[in-house]
Amino acid sequence: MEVAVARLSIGRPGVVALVAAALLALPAVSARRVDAATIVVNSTLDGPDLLLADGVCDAGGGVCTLRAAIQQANFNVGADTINFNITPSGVETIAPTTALPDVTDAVTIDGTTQPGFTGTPIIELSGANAGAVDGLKLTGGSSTIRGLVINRWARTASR
Ligand SMILES: [Ca+2]
Repeated sequence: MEVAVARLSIGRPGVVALVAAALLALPAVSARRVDAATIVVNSTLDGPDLLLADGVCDAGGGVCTLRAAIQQANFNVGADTINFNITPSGVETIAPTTALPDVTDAVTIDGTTQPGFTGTPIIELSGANAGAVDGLKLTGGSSTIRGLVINRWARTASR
């Protein structure tokens, strides 16, 4: 009995310390500011960003999709730039399977950065697989979209 009581009284401060650490850690993560960045889409896949607080476009394994790039750009404070470097160079089609996130913050999405660009847009943003949704929807900030072919969306391609 005496041993058990002694253990309990030793254990308590440890538990209190853990809880305190958790309480301190939570606001630090959620309040973290991530400054605007240049984000490079390197994939035609469609996965979401895994962690916004890291400031890095990563849908897993270093894959940066357009969806993840928009999510990360929306989260970052300030005007981001989204460029493209999808292998192989040349024409690439991104065909999301659901609506892309609204662009809620100033961003430049620049399809002319895709290697192989020589004056005619070669990044196609296709709505063929996305269902009855809009293409790129800009709802906040002053944004620039250039060098994209936005087509086959059931509703508005871009607004
Ligand atoms: Ca991220």
